[in-house]
Amino acid sequence: MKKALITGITGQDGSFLAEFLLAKDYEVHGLIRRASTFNTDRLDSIYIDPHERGSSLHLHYGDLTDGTGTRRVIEKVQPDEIYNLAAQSHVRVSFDQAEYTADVVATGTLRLLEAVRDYVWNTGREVRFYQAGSSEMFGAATPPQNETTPFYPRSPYAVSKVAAHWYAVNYREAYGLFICNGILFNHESPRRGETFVTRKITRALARIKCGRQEKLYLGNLEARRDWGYAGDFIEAMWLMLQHGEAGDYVVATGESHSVREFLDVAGDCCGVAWNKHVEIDSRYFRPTEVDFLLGDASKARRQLGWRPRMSFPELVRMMMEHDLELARQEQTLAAAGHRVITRGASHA
Ligand code: NAP
Ligand code: G4F
Repeated sequence: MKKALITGITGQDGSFLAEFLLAKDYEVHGLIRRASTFNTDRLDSIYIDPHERGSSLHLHYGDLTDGTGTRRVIEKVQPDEIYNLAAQSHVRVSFDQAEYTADVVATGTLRLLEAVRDYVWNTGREVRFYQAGSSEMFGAATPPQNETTPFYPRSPYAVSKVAAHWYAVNYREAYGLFICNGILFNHESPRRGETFVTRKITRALARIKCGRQEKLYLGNLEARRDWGYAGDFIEAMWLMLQHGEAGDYVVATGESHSVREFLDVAGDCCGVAWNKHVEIDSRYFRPTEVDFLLGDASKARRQLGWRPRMSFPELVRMMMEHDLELARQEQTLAAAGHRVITRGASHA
């Protein structure tokens, strides 16, 4: 039985990857942060109380800002594969919390790589390492972007991901470690955090449809993104670590749409005329924007046999239907006299 350690297991991708690996009979270990509230909602469907027998999912407290603790988790778990997905992953927030973002995303990756380097040296075992890179690293580079496109990051988040990328390349070359950088373009799902634009839109349009919200405040509607389905993209992470040779791969759909187009498709799905409800609020603009991302994933297709399965309209529909169901549940609770708070419109 292979063992995998996932940092960021409570996030969108971490939860999909954990399910995927459990279905492949892995023993899955995840790093979770201590929080004052439960933060394992996305793992609810696979979590089994450790007091019960048969659980292959194990959670460990840790934080990428705490190198010693993370190092201990690696030594205890003895993983065959590590997927480094933990990050302060919100681009807009990274302008407000630049140092923290760098500490987690860039230096956090370095701490992990140092721990892996020592673990491999001390034990002689092989550990395969996946680093969650981002299309944000391309930033202002002309599309389509592939593995040979020079990076031009446009936010503290993106600069930190570039640093993490090069740390990973350097540790591969300097110490012969099996390390892959995935350069993933935007990928979404009903589990997407509600402050990212796609989920913010589907949550809000669903509530508008159910009469539970009137306005949706957004920023730049002209930005273009290559949006895919998270469930498809996490498979590429695993494929990279099964390949004969470590390398770096762009993972994308090869199709780009604007935020406005996302609104059009989502509005059509639920029968809401979004332009009657959307207002532009400058707080959602970024000091430096990434205007146009469009990925060329032909290397991943050629070498890993990976290709996306879900189309853009299918993805929007899936998210819209999920959030319509949530809005209906909120409506039912509200009708029964419960206080249901709607926060979506005011977040980042
Ligand atoms: P996400 O939903 O925001 O999840 C981020 C995860 O990192 C959460 O589990 C979070 O824990 C954890 N985390 C944050 N700060 C941490 C810290 N200091 N120490 C340990 N864990 C920490 O992100 P995602 O969409 O799943 O993305 C996964 C990774 O891929 C991230 O590195 C992201 O930057 C990168 N990426 C994402 C996309 C995309 O479109 N989704 C595209 C390219 C790259 P809490 O639950 O406690 O907050
Ligand atoms: O949904 P977003 O916040 O995602 P963004 O900035 O592309 O970053 C996401 O994808 C990256 C991969 O390329 C990941 F690395 C990163 O961790 C994250 O998952 O914004 C998408 C676009 C931007 O151009 C933004 O300006 O939507 C625009 N937008 C317009 N109004 C908005 C809003 N974004 C947010 N979050 N909120 C708005 O109200």
